[in-house]
Amino acid sequence: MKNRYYYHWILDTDNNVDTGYKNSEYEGNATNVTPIGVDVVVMIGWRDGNPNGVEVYNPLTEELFAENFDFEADGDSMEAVVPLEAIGANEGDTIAFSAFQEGASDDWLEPATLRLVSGPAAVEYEDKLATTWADIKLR
Ligand SMILES: [Ca+2]
Repeated sequence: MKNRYYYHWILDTDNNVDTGYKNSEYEGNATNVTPIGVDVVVMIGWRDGNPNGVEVYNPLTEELFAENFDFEADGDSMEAVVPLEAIGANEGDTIAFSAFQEGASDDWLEPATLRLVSGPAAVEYEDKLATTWADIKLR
């Protein structure tokens, strides 16, 4: 794996599009997704077969909230262990979230809302079928 891949979960932790970084553009290019106001980024970077930038940070100030958290990737699924306090959220909060990857291709996902409670969260959006996107395990 000589390519670099950077997976980002972008979280609008106050569910307010007017605060944080707007994901309607990235590095000057339109993303063509419904914008959210991103307050926290959970990034898992991968370069030459090794982790490269496993961080939770503020996208505007680049303040680092956590790094080198545990994660696993298998097929099209990824699991990360991130303290709620690192993303500035509490159990029961409703957040908006989206995701994108940088690397061989840049792919942006339409955002959805998610309530931070234990269990699988089915997310339905646009013309796609409901899909289980997230299984939050509060510890
Ligand atoms: Ca926000």
